[in-house]
Amino acid sequence: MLEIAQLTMREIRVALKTPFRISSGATQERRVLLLHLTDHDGAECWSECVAGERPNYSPETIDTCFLAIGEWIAPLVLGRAFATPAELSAVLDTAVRGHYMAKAAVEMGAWGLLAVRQGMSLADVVGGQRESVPTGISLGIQETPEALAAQACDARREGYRRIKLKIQPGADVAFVATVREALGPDVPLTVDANSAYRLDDREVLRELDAFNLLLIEQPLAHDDLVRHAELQRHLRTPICLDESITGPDRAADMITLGSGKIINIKPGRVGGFTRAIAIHDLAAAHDIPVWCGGMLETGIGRAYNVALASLDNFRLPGDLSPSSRYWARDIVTPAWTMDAGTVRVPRDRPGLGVEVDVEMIGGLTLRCTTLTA
Ligand code: OSB
Ligand code: MG
Repeated sequence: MLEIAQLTMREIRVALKTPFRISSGATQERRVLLLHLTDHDGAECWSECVAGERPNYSPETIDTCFLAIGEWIAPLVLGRAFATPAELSAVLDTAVRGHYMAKAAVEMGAWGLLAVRQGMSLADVVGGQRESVPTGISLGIQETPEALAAQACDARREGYRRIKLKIQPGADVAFVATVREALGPDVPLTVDANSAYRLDDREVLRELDAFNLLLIEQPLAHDDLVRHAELQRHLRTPICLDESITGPDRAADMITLGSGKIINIKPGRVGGFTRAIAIHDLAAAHDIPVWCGGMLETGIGRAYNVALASLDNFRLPGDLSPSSRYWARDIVTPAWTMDAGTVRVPRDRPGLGVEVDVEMIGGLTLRCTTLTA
């Protein structure tokens, strides 16, 4: 039984070590919405909302999530007993349209609380079997192909199992060619356009077929499936959808339409673990590989992604870089690390598997609202 008695929304500001540029904009300072949940017996857990500051990846932002959780989502769950997080997820889906990032923050927090209550690791609670997860890096758009190639070579030396390049029109074929040349033919390489192309760009995208890419991520519009299906028929490289997959139904549509052959699952994008696991299971049944994406999370969000990625159909390396890639100091201890290109799943600790640095979070807080039943 699960009953959330109190929910605190806390916005913190943290600076990335280096700015991160995708086709729709750059991020240097992150505003992050953290949730602190307390259940009716006093058990506590933290969770993280993946929404960004601007609606350039998803229609949701940290401000829409603050509003949605405070006005609609928290009142639906506070003081109400749920048999499982899946039941909580279903209630949210029935009552609230969209707002998946806001719902995910609360739903994942419920899974976290369950793990704490049961004295189990989050990975055990979701049923993941892996001891460690192969790690890939996502490299932002750079000024020159040479600068990008230098970063890719550094990443390879650090042990990353897969390298992903952000691309956009004008920073695509030449950049990928230079990186492929620098890395050699065998290093697993992918690209992510974050919706920067139109179907009319299909000839440019077809040029990328020459570089033995594992996949091309989200080339077309954030909510598109039909044009991706058309594009996939013109490409040898598998399309992987990220933004377009907001839940299990969209994943089923992707499979039916042939809009892609691989799915990037971010539990924080799709409404939480219940829906993420449903996508994972559906994909497995159709022999569609999935992998766990990232949203420049702090160590709290990372704990959830690592636990989920311990499920067995997460067959490709995840965007699960260690804390030191993003932050001078993470808000959890120990910080997340990478060992031989993998992140260890902390099955030996209950709950998130890391300690949350509450004092540090206090010092980073911009606003804080506590909601009770
Ligand atoms: O499309 O995967 C994406 C970061 C912000 C918004 C969208 C994306 C990303 C990343 C970052 O690729 C991956 C990471 O967290 O390291
Ligand atoms: Mg992506």
